[in-house]
Amino acid sequence: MNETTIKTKHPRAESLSIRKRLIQHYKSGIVADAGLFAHGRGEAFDYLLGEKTGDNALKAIKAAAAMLLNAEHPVISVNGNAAALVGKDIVELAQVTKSKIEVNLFYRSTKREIAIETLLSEAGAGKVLGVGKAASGRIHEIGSERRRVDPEGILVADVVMVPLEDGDRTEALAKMKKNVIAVDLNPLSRTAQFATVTIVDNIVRAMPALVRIAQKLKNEDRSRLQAIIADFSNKESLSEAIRLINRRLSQLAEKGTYLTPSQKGWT
Ligand code: PTJ
Repeated sequence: MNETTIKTKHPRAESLSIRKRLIQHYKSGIVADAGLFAHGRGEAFDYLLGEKTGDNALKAIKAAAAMLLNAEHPVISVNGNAAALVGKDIVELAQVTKSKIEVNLFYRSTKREIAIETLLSEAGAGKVLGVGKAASGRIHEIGSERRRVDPEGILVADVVMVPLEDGDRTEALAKMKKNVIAVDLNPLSRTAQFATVTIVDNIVRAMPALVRIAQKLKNEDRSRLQAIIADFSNKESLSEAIRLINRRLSQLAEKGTYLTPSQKGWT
């Protein structure tokens, strides 16, 4: 396959174009080397989930939207993969839910922070927190560079959204009694298990849906938002995601194929 041309009729055109975007942003310094591996792991789980947003993920998305809208100090934490894949949606979500945006990287370098800040600014973001010296706060429970946070952002946040995360920070934020919203295709990951609301879905589908639902809910009163949050159980939601994978694998084992007839005919 030519790196720059993806045939639109290719049965996996969408997946290939997402890879292409990640590679471009890897070359431009936004995505970390490990971000490419992380995406591969995500893709594998997306196969198992059927590459669509299930009812279960939609319920988590609704709870996440309500939680952001109900928060006093919501912050959306942005890493390389999230910026590359859904930078525009992050900016929109921040506008709808009045959340702050903070760059927070596992593989931190000033160059990457600035590249991500620039991408977000070009997508329409106002102030982007956590860049350079602004990340002067510390979360001592975290061993990695992710401990460096902005005193105006994650340090004082009551709700932190951490799309595409590694587990240590989610655990630490949860210990600090912050509500954590994660987007993770792997329902078994430590992030998924420690978050308050885990959206088990591909970030490229989940974020636009989250923006749409937040727009719908933004004028609801607090009691309604709190009822939506109270109605959500992360444990039950993760169990349902695992059951979904289980069901799909059983059905696929019966059928003996994953391909649709049109995919089989493709050359
Ligand atoms: O940009 P940095 O320096 O902050 O680094 C970011 C990465 C992603 C490299 C870092 O956070 C990392 O190493 O993460 P992990 O531990 O590999 O975890 C990433 C999780 O995201 C895995 O559980 C994947 O299944 C999941 N994932 C990958 N791609 C997607 C995804 N979840 C949702 N949508 C995706 N597109």
